Amino acid sequence: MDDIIKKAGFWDIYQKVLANERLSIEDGRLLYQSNEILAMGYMANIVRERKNGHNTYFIYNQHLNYSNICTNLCKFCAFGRERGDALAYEMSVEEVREKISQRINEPIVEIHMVGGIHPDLPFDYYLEVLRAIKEIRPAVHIQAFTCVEIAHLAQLKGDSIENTLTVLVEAGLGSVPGGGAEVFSTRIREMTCADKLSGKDWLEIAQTIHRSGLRSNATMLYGHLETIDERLEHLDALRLAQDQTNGFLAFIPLAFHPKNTALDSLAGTTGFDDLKNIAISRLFLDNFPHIKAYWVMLGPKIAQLALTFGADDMDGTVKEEIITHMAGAETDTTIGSETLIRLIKEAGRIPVERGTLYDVIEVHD
Ligand code: V47
Repeated sequence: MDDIIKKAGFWDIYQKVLANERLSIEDGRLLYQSNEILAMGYMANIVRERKNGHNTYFIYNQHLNYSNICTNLCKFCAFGRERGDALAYEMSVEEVREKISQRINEPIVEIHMVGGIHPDLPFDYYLEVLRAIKEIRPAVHIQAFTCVEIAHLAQLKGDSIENTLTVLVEAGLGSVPGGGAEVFSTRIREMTCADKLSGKDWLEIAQTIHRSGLRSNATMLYGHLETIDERLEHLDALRLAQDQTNGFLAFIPLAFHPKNTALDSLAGTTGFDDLKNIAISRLFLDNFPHIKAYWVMLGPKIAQLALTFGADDMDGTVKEEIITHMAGAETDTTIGSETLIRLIKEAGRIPVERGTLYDVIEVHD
């Protein structure tokens, strides 16, 4: 392998990887500009195995999108709709109850719940939804509301982020998912989501979440208009934020799906770029415990390959995915835990069924 790494021009990076030293932006640029993904994967796998051995995590979870009515209407999103649009919807608290009750016999341990930035649902609605889920499934962990939604909820409540989080936690919130980060670059945000929370504010809210004692995830939406440097700026900002608060659990690179979006003239990502992003994320984000290969966006086959390129988590059963499927995802909207176990085992890894906070539920060895 030394020869392949030398030929790829990665020798100095490799020495840093072996010495567990931080990669620079220039290192990241060299990796992104290269097509030597085998060498990248080899190095990322060293970091992956150092941090997580052969363990590959998955979770029995259910996604719930309470509403797609949204005032942001980002150009890369096919999920958000204006009120009055034929595809706009919002669930009543009763409908949320029904959704949760329908799967009461399944061993779901996490509800992943996000929605649009709704123009007029009151703050109490969000508390009632959390309470309703907990009433039906008292033991479930609710991972809900992106940093963008948390900012909106604090505005609705007319209170600080800290106080808003306290009330949400009392109602049942357990942790915060990684969505809404997109790419932090102001250039990209102005072009694609001018009305959305800024990248700086997203990071500040994530850090406030951590300082309040909650954990959260982080994402990067790649494969649209962003440059390599904008990807690296994004990763660097996450790494610096994690140095300060250490509250991020997982990083999830999100592969852009263009269908039914305002950017539908773009082609979407390739398997090559998907694997590259997994590997570079693993190498660059040296302070993130987990890198997730989200099978919904990558497809189960690329997600399985990603387990050799730095990823140690496949997310979970999901049950009812809407956001990516409205943007043309061709994957199923759910996957059986037995399929996840098979994919992980065939990649030579150990399937570890986990809770949201990476507590081990069962090792399927
Ligand atoms: O916030 C929107 C992105 C996110 C598109 O935290 C798109 O564990 C691709 O954040 N193509 C939602 N992506 C998904 C998400 C997530 C998923 C799984 C696990 C976790 C976690 C988080 O998807 C949105 C936005 O950033 N998105 N539109 C699109 N067309």
